[in-house]
Amino acid sequence: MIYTVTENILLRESERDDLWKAVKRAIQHNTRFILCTHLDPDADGIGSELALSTALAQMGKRAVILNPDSLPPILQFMDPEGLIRGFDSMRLEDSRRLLEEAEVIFFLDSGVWNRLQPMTEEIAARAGKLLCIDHHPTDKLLTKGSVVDERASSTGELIYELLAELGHPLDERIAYWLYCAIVKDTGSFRFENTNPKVFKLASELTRYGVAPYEVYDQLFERNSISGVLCLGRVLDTLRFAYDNRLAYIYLTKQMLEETGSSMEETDNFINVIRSIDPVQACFFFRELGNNKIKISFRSKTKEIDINLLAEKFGGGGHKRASGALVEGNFEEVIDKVVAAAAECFN
Ligand SMILES: [Mn+2]
Repeated sequence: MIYTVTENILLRESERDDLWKAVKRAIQHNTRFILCTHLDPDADGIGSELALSTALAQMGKRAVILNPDSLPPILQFMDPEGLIRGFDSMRLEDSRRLLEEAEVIFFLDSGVWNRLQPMTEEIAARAGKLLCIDHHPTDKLLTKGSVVDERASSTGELIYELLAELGHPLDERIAYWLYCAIVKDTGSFRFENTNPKVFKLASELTRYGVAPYEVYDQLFERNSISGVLCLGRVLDTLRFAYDNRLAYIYLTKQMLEETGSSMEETDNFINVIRSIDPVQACFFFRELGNNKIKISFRSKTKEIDINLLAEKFGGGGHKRASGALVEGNFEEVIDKVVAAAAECFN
């Protein structure tokens, strides 16, 4: 657990309140905000920024969401009003002007510079106004005034806490977005980060009219025909190692094209092999083109901190779920990562 205001200084629990107060002051004393989440956004990042930006707008502030990339079709249900802008689909001078005019830039659900690509340089040039709110473990913070609480189930939970600190009332929309964030990051209340606090929060949010069935349906039950056909192809690649304690699958660009599927639709595939009983860890390798490979790492046991392995390949995340973006030959990278996993099974 890290609550900190400066790099590499760990603060005590009692100082957590001071951090929220600093964020609260930043909100109260400024009027123009930019909010962004990480590249390849998920429902936690999206829900958190939609909830916070809407609350800021209700306070009479100007809050603009500017993400590294546009919203994937699979998450469009969360933004029916089209509040989210993608840096990748805007003119550089327009996004620069927004960043220039902003007094505070919130970076939500990540604390890693390269997760802001392709806008890393633009944000880094204005790092003085950057504030991170995140729940991913880290030993190195991006900015002063970051609120990083790795015990939080989700960034959504932290935004809830911030709004409570601000005394800002929730409404149906804000509750809906925060609920989506929590449901996503707890795997619909199945993961280890599910605890009494999460249930209490979910209970409170549903009082604003959130329909749990609908959120679950949107987030977890929306496979397309092409997506399921693609899953079939990917499952054909299933391999085991280390006495069946490691399972891994891969997806080539060709498989994606032939089934007409999209990358986002393959995000949940790793959970299928994660469910295999003797498996303690699993990997999913995805070919992105230009020699880039996205790797998802999952661990099922306390004994295997998969984040340590992901970090060896330049990635990061949580002990049980992590990811990395690697450059190299697809087959060689797979062999290398599987070989490096030996340390997990000693
Ligand atoms: Mn998250």
